[in-house]
Amino acid sequence: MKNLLIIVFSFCLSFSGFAKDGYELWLDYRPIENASLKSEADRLFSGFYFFGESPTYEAIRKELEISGQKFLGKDPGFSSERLSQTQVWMGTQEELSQVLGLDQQMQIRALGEDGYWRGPIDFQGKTYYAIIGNRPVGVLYGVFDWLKSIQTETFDPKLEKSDSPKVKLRMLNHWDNLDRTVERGYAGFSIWDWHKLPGYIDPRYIDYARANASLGINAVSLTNVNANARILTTDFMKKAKVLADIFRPYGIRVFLTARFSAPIEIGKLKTADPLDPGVIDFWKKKTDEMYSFIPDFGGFLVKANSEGQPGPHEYQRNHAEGANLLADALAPHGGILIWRAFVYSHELDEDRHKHANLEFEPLDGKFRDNVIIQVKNGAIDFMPREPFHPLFGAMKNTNLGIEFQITQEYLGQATQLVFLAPMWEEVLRSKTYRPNPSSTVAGIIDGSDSGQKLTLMAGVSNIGTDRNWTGHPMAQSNWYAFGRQAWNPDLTSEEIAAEWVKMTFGQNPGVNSKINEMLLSSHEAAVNYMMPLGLHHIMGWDHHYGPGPWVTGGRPDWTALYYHQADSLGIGFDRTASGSNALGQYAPELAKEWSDPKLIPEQYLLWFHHLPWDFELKSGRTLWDEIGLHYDAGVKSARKMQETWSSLESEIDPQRFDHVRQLLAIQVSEAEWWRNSCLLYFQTFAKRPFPKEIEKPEGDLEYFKSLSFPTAPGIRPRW
Ligand code: GCW
Repeated sequence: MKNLLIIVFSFCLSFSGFAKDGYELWLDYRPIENASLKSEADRLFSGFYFFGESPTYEAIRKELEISGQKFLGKDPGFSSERLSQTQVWMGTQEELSQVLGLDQQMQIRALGEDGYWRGPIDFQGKTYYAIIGNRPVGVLYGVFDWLKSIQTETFDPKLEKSDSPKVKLRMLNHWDNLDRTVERGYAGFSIWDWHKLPGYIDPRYIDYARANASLGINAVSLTNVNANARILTTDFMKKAKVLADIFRPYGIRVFLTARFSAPIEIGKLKTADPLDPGVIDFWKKKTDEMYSFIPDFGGFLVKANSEGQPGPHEYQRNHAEGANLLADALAPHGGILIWRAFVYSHELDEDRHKHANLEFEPLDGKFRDNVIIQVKNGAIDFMPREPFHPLFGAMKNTNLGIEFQITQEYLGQATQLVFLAPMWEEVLRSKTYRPNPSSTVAGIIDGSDSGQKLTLMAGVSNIGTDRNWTGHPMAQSNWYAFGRQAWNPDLTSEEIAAEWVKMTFGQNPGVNSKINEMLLSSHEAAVNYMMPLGLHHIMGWDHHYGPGPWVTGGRPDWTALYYHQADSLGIGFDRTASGSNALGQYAPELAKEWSDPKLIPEQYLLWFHHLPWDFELKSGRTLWDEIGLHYDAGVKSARKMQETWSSLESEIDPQRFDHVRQLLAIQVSEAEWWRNSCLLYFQTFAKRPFPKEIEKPEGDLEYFKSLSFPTAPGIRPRW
């Protein structure tokens, strides 16, 4: 027994060098192998110099210590005196000018408050490498970018680089409850340990901040939008303050979700009416108190009159009156009020697709300047593929932000590899035709088309207590991609995938091209085996895990039948003028094109059209056959990913290889389950044989319908 233990122990030791559990995320600095890069890094790491003092510089110093150890196996050198003996200069432009007595030639002011410049500087006969920002946080972003260039072996000391974010607020939204469950969370529990705060600081908080700062994420909302008013009590403010203090050096501001009925729940008032003087006073005092703990508090995020959340409608007030109440309380402190446009009510007898526009368009121009309306990327709900939300372009005098969902509620949760950058890219590139003929969603939310100054990209976090943070090891790529796209919505999915893969798996080009291929094909694969050709909202009831095209009962707009409308004649939701006319909410150019089933991109076909089973698609095949072919193609792509991954066994550390291998096997069986059950179900209406080219869907429809998943994670709390 003793011998066995020794063997097991030494086995673990000998493999510990290889074991990768994913905790390091993309900040997995490895020993530099390239000899010339190594000697260059060795030289630069020997002499860092900060031109000023700031807690952010302490954060940088810590990052250089971590990376120096991992890149080079030694501590970096920091010098505080002999400038001529230093190698890398860091500071703000102002600090540099003061110390050097130079008026900097570099015009980096144009880079704005978060931008950076890095490159060689000649001074008194010697060349230094400098990383400069307008604020310390710009320097931090520059340092992370520099470290990335070393990690990905692209660093060239002779080259200058400057960059700045296109979006002002790059924000994670946690849907974390105070009891640490996470709504739509598939990676364990909330990383915010409210019970042990403010006394205990989990080291994860710092690693979380590092990861976000490395991407330029500069705002986080800590709590679920299905909010608990208790977060606004003094006790919780003290806890939130600790997190805000930890995040501040990393350039991250804390936001909290505000429950609209908080004046009643924690303020002992009888009403939450936004025009009531007592309510106005409550929010003012609460907000002042919040700023006494967190002087740079970001503001509130609010979900109101949506899915049972309280809001101004209870008092016959509109969304602007509700939002402005909180915005006014925040304004004296420079705070921002983010109000969600994800609304749909029981009372409104209209296609759910139309609700947000019906409620918000008439309020255009009525929101305060410090309000941002946060709009989901599509009008229904984070479906595997959605046409962009028609509010983009429709509201011209209101700040609009976009909300993406990083957590994969409808995209395989934590059992499937689905890289979301291509989906977000598709939305961001979509032409809105408003306010200008060439406008895109990206241009609206980054202000270049809309002219708005207060810009926001928010992503619903996929982070939890799992050791690898995101449940599925490959889901880290989605956190990464979100941060990169929020920084620059014009980046391509290919660029982002390539960066992430190199940072996460190393420099082997053969391995990387295979992983890139898996990532880049994964979203289309999932759309195909889940909801192809514009089908939507046909997943399992409540937990949203797996297929459920047969779901009926309860609220019509929570059932699958409401959305696919399959009958003996055909399938799809008619949103043209002959149906709900949701298309009328888009720009006329788009409404015209998409009203024609022959012109609309086929990926949105059944989103907007109810068509006969024999309707002919561009391929010349019938709609029924194309549905079958798409489902089948999805399954085949999933199997291909599985094969590609298997071929990498000898190239990837065993721990991550095996983790992903097992999950891909689940993904393939889930893809087959989606295909078989959906096709068997739709066949009961279409009454046609399956196309010959596809594998015959197997299984028993009644069996699929009977499946239940009481342990599926992430279900919303029942109020
Ligand atoms: O996607 C739906 C989710 C809910 C979520 C809601 C929202 C936070 O199923 O769990 O609630 O959207 O975005 O508010």
